[in-house]
Amino acid sequence: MKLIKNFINGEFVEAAGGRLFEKRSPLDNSVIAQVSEAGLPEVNAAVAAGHAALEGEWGRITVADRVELLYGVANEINRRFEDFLAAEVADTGKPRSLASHLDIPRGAANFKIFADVVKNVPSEFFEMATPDGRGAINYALRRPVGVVGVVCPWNLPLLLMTWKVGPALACGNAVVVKPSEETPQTATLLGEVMNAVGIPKGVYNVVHGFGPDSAGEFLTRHQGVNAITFTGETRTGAAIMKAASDGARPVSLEMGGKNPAIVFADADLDAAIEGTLRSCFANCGQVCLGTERVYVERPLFDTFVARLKQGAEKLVVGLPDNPETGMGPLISQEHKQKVLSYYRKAVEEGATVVTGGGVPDMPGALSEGAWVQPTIWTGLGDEAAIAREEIFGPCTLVMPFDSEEEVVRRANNTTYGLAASVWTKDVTRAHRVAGRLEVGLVWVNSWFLRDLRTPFGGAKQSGIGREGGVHSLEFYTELKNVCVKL
Ligand code: NAD
Ligand code: 6OD
Repeated sequence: MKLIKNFINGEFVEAAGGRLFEKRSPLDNSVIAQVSEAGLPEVNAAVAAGHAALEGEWGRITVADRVELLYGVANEINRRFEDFLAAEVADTGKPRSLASHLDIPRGAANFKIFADVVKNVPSEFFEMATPDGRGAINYALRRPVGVVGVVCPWNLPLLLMTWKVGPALACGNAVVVKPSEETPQTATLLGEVMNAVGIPKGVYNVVHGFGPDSAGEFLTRHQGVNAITFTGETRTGAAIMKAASDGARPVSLEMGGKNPAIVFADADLDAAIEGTLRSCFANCGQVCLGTERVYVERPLFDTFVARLKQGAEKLVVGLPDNPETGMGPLISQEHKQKVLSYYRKAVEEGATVVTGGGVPDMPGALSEGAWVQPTIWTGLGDEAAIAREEIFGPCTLVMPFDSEEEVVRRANNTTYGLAASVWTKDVTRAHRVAGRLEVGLVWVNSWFLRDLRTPFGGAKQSGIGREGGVHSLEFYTELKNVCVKL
């Protein structure tokens, strides 16, 4: 049985006391690895290793050398592409076609883009007059914040972890990563990459475990952690924010959503259907930016629902290696039970099940896996639980609307504010609606089209702060003004 260890100070280590937990395959619920659960001593050691690295070579390295090392990390991920792909697919059960186009390439790109940002972003400079006539100059310096705690979810494990680790290291910090207990492998493999490339010991550390009373809580409560960046559920983000308030440490939080898609009657129907199918069902609906509410202008409603149903029913639910597979399983039995509870609740509340609503027939051992059917509902309004609560599964409620004013109000009527997509050929209306939606990200006639230089994050209870491009520098550096009297 594979044993997945913690990565501390450049070494793969088992936790003292040998506590292990099981990693199960989402495909058939079989145990595929044992994971060493870090306790407080390992978290202490990882944080101490981070500080030692900052006091050593890593703290003195030039930006140019740091940038070269991070290019090296990106190249080494690409060189070991198949290893990362195999690890990510084993942990998540997602289609290889998806992981090979999204998760792994973005894992490499996240190091390259932030190396480029750090290399190219200028700092500010102001000249000022002084009463003695000699004047003064001000310039701003960016310095690392220190040891950054990085707490990650399971849905896009390498992508979302490196989305934080890339900029953190580019800015000269050290990190201690706590991957999700569901997806321990790619973060661990990245330790091998760091060693191969020559990233100094202690700069990148990984501690495995759970949240409360485990590695997640030990890390976020640790007073040696200077800043915490988190992706996951809103409730967890709130708990982490409380932990960070002890010591008044900064947080960056990327959290849950209940994202609307708005389809106007003049939309390019083929594009809207293709985009909405992806936004509802890609990664088995386990994308924070995914659509769980679709508002369709009434004249298009019946046609849209029929076409969406047709597309959902064509999706091949199956094994990762099959190139035809469009949808894999959910991450775990626990998550399957949560999603199925919403499938039941939808029916109890009176939804019309357009398609899906249950568990697909899977042969042999796969019947033990976390499979659910892609599901579309109609017949309920904004007050239904399936319209208000994040499900994080391959399901969506489609509702008609009659006016722009109405749909903007309804789309905004949520505690969340992560992302929205708007489908229309009317450019003026697209800009107007985009400006009025209370979200951090709007896609017009597209979905999850990412330029990594742009601000990424959520409004309302979907997030605090923005990362991406120069915005990441705001979190991962201290900006220091130097005022020089001439
Ligand atoms: P989660 O909040 O359950 O877990 C995320 C991480 O936090 C895990 O590593 C977990 O072990 C850790 N954790 C849990 N409790 C903790 C605690 N008290 N202290 C410290 N760490 C703790 O989220 P998940 O189920 O892994 O991921 C799914 C959720 O993530 C969904 O809500 C989704 O919307 C959200 N998400 C948001 C974004 C975004 O960019 N906004 C991206 C991906 C996922
Ligand atoms: O693309 C990204 O940078 C990003 N953070 C995506 C988040 C997806 C959520 O599941």
